[in-house]
Amino acid sequence: MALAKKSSPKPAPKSAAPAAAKRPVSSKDALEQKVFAALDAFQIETPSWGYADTGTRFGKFFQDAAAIDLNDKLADAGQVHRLTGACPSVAVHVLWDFKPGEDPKAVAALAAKHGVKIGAINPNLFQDQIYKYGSFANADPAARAAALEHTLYSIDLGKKLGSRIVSMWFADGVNYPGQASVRARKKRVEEGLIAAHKRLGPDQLLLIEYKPFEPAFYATDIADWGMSYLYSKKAGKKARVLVDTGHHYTAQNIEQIVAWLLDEGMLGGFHFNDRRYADDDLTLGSIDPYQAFRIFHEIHHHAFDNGGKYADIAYMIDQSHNDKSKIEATIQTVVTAQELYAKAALVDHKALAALQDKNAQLDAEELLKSAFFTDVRPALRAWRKSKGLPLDPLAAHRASGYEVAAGKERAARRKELGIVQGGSYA
Ligand code: PSV
Ligand code: MN
Repeated sequence: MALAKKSSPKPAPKSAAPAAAKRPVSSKDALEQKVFAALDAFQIETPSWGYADTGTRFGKFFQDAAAIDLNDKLADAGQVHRLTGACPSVAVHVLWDFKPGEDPKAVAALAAKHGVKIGAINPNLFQDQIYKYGSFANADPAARAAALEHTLYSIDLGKKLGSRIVSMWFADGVNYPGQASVRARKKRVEEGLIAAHKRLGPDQLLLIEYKPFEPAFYATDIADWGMSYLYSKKAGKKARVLVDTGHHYTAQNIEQIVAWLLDEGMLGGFHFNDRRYADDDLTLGSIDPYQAFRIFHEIHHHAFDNGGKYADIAYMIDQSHNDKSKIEATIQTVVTAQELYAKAALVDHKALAALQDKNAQLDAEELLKSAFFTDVRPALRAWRKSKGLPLDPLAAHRASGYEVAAGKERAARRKELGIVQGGSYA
């Protein structure tokens, strides 16, 4: 830990500046300044699918307040943004959120009505029967053509909506050895990604997500960050890697992957969640807040080494809550992300570099830990106060009665529409 040097107070310099300007910066002020600067620049996108009913294949536990349609999802996202001031955009999954032929302008207007905008566009390349053996990687040219057509449609949708990110997640993979040529599948994915990349507008980015397993359990076509990296490089200059924190083996060092991608200028964005075993979609920081802190530390550290310039990273949440209230869990996630991002901003990078240069491992580790254990919550409240936001977004959400009202209205609407909540594995 860097200790402040004790020194005798210097005589005040003679100047005509007003008294307030001469006030020495206390450590509390310095901490607040760092936290404010970090939070001002930190926005996190919420997922439309996180507001709707979801579950495991063994069952769903329904919530009256779960969103039924895109209007509900955008309204819920608007509520989260109103209370946190940090979530101005909503990621969408094209087939879950857009009816065929839907007017993108009307959707953009609907989002604006709820105080948000449409963020990352996620093509759905997994749910149609034609994708049983994959989409871009499929040996069947008809499946590949369908996947490319939907991807190009999604890219065009992004252009019309003024959305920058096209986020590609592939369920492609095989379940049995010998079922397919791994190399042939790799080449087909490359071809598809190159074709998709060609369609991007000047401001659009193609993010390529990886996942080691599920739904395929023998060989997934984009299983890790190295594969995403190579595919991105082959696709073109506007392709980057998307790191979903849940998509790693249990002991994997995610922050090291993040540091490498930052150093290569290839980190495009995150899907945040936490996990105990695999892709569990648990609330960010619920299992291992220190891991999320370490990821954020790599980002701040990289910026420090780059003269204060932060990498262009899309921060997104990818959580589907089956048992927690969806809006509450989303607010909890945003607040947790802000706390951990702010804590990581407190690391004294200069002091850390000096310790690292001396191989002072214990002191360097303690320096990191001292930032992690700093209570930033008072500074976060001060930041919220300065923005006219509720000091406690979760309490404000509960006090607003939003969810109770949404629950009543949506339950009645479900009845009217004949939507039966039910269903399980078989
Ligand atoms: C796949 O598991 C994934 O992480 C992708 O990002 C999808 O877009 C999302 O989950 C859907 O829930
Ligand atoms: Mn994801």
